[in-house]
Amino acid sequence: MCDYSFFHTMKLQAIALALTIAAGASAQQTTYKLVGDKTADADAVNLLRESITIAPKGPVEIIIGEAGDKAVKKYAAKIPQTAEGFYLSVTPKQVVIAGRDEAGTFYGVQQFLKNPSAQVDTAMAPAIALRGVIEGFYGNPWSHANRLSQFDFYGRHGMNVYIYGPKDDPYHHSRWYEPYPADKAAEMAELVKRAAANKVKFTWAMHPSNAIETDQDRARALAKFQQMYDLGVRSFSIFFDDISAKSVDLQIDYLNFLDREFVKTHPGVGSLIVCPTQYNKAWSGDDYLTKMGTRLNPDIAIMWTGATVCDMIDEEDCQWFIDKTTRKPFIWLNYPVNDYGQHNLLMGPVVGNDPALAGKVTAFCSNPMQYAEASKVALASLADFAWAPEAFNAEAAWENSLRELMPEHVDAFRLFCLNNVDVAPSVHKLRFYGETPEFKNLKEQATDLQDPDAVEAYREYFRRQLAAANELMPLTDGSDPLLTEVKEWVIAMRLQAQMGEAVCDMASALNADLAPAFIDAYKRYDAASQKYQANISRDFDGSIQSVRVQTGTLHVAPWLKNSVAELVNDFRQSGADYPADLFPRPVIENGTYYVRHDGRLLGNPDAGSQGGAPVFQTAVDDINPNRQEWHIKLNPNTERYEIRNSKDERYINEIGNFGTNPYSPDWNTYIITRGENGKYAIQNAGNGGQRYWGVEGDRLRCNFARPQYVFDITEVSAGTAQ
Ligand code: LTM
Repeated sequence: MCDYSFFHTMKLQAIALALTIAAGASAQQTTYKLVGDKTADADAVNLLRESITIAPKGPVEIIIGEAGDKAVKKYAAKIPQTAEGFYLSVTPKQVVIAGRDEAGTFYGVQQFLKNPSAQVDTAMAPAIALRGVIEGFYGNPWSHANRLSQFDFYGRHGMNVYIYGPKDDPYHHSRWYEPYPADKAAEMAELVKRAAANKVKFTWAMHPSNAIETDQDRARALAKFQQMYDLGVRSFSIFFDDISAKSVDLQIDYLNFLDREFVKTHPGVGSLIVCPTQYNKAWSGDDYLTKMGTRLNPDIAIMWTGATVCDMIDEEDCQWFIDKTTRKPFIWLNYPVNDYGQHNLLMGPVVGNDPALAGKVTAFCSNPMQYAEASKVALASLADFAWAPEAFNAEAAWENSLRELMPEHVDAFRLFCLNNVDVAPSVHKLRFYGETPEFKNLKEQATDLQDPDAVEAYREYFRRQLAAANELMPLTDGSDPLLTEVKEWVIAMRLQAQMGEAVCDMASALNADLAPAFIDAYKRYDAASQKYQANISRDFDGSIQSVRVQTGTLHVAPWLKNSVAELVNDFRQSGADYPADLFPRPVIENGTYYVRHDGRLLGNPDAGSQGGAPVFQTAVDDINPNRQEWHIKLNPNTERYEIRNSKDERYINEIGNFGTNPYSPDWNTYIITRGENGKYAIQNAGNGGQRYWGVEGDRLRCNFARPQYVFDITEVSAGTAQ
């Protein structure tokens, strides 16, 4: 929930004076007397009783209640009209907490408890009515303890929605129709209660895929809903995501059936929420959404992830949805979920959501990571955003999260989070560019490792990274739940720092012509690098397993790879002695090559033009020999090869043409392997797919399913084109 700095524009303004109630007295030592506690929200009163000392004669009076209660009548005009809003005033003698409703009072207490000593006079209300979390990812579902802890966290941060829908829970998805066994059912009942105590609406979601048509399908759905109702659930959702829908008409009929036969017949059940099959703009076509919008019962909410599957949300995306459906979207924000880029954590500031979207949505909910504790960094910010999008400051909200979650290790934790900002290239193409900003600057300024000052600057950086990792490491043994959960990323941070220090030692040794010191540093680098590559996060029962941990992916990791490659290259050319098997030999060394098929040379007859394609030529080009020469180079980031013509540096793209788009290593670096026949196969990779290159006529054809060991690749310096 909003901190004092993030209240949104209400008639009353917060005055955060941050004065202590009485000199030398902390809030814990202060005794409070309660007025209105018999009629005020019980959860709010309980929370106060658990957190501060209450006594009949407390020198400080707390007046508490909801609009309409006698205790807070005097303050009626100061209570915001918006649901869940509250008025809070704190002076040395008196505290007033007056909610628009029960949740408002509860949030008022939460806000007061953040800093009971601060004098304030404030009114706050959420800009978005429904705010919270959808546990909707692929991978290991959160544990029971995770969820209980989440609900307390939501209470503290003013989030009021939790939707249970982990894809890997069979009782939600693959065997949705089976009742929960007794132990799981008991846990569900406990979750519902704990959520309610934190003013969180617990929604249970079911993913029936296309089993929605027959009488049996529908009877089973009603029976499963009934089991959940009996466990205390009062809000339901149906997910139709990630399937090939049989028919939108059938989905609509099914949803209206559930609404009519279950929701409307069971007291206290809130509106049904549906995740449609076409849940983002990029995947929308035909009249699917229009039909949903116009034919679903009016109070069924429709979820929406925005312009694409994984994207931040802007007002235009919402308007597009409104135009299609005539309803406001229930936002399912796919952040900080990382099931599509599981090797990286998303721990950075939450940037990119449109501050102007509040009026265009009914709900703003986040799909988080399978790492429940680590997700809290982003969730706290998203809660702030949903309370006051226009006042939201991503950096400040993030700093608040760091302080709240790791109060005694803020600096080390900040560095850790900054190492885990970007999700690396993935099918969803969502990137975050704020990773390791200090290292990014360093990299831009200190470009020459022959300069001892540059080497020292890097050494100093990695020293600090190592110190931070070493500070956090003891907490990964169970003593801190968040760091224990992401222990392997702390290990990765430490290994990467060790690799960095070794690279600096390699550079210093090379600059000083000290071959044995270089070899020793390289071996240290290699040992840390091998441990880094073998570092796998805890194994799960779910669909995500063997997560190969990555950190510092945007700037640090590429710098390490590049620097090592260059330093090793320089060292080898320095004439120093070294064991023959010291450095791994790539399939192809960076260099200039002929590429032949059946004796014909791959050439670039229209060098300098736009587009077109390389062709296999029988005749040797004597006039412009470099039209038939190719620069083949290992890209240190993707560890795959780029292939460019030596005449005009145009690159070959993943369909065997000369690329006309800006060069992208994610699309246009290739795997080259050598076959037993001594010839090479070339394969697309990354965003370019996995097809192999072959030859058709005089052209490359890049869509073979199996390896084609048909290319002779020979170094230009080793021979002639004849
Ligand atoms: O986003 C939706 C509606 N569905 C799935 C999620 O379960 C998944 O976590 C995200 C991110 O990979 N993408 C989806 O398509």
